Amino acid sequence: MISRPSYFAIDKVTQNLKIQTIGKNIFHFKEIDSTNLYVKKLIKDSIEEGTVVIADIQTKGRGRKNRKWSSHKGGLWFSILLYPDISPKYGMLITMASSISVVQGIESTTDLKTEIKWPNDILINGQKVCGILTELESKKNKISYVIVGIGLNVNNSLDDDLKSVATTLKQEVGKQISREELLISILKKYDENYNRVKSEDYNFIRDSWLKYSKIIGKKIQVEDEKIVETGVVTDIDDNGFLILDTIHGKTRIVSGDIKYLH
Ligand code: BT5
Repeated sequence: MISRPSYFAIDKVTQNLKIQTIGKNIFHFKEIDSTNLYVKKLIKDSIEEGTVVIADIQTKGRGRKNRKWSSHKGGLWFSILLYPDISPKYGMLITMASSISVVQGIESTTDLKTEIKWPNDILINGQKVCGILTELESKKNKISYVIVGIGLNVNNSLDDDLKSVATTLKQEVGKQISREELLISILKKYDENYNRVKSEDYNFIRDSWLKYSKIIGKKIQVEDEKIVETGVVTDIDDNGFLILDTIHGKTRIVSGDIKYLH
């Protein structure tokens, strides 16, 4: 028997989600270009903080640097709108709080153990199961808005070129996962973790993030805008940036793609 992913049952989520901010308003689409792009349009209508936009299929799902994000039916593709009253320099902590929430949501629904790879990937046995795109806009040292786009492979198929580097929860567990239960669980964790961000409890976010990441002590190569650095990660600073011990001394890594070296 072939089981095909059904459309997302949005009612199951709205009836069972009783939290303060995150997910108070949820917009669901069967198909959309990109949930991040849609949220950007909503901002013009002064939409509330915590609004979530979710789609079954994205035709123009995007990763960082405009890379393509493959978004077939059966995955969880959603974006959250936030207006945090914190300094833009702590923006990375929002990505971190997002990864923590996804990891905790996956753990409580499936018992799977996942690992966070700086800055925005969630892996299972080294294969990417989730990516996060955080788009932050600021003016005069104040955050105007943050759109957090989360792409989580659940019951969806993967394009051939991704099969060796990516995985889905269904593949790992061996059966279909309820995307509705998973979303509820992620949004509940998100509400808790985001409250920590808003109350500037950065140590809590950093410490929880470190619990799920094995990056400290690892030798890595980081590539950003054609600049390549190699070194050992000694710490994550208060802003969520990597501290890398390189042959030129200690360097702070603010963005980029990392590769673990052995
Ligand atoms: C990311 O970018 O990992 C962020 C992805 C964010 C997607 C969400 S879905 C909801 C919201 N709406 C959007 O339009 N975007 C957000 P990055 O680190 O740049 O990784 C992109 C790379 O991941 C691609 O170049 C591929 O190699 C790989 N990739 C693409 N689709 C994938 C998938 N479904 N699963 C795993 N890897 C994938």
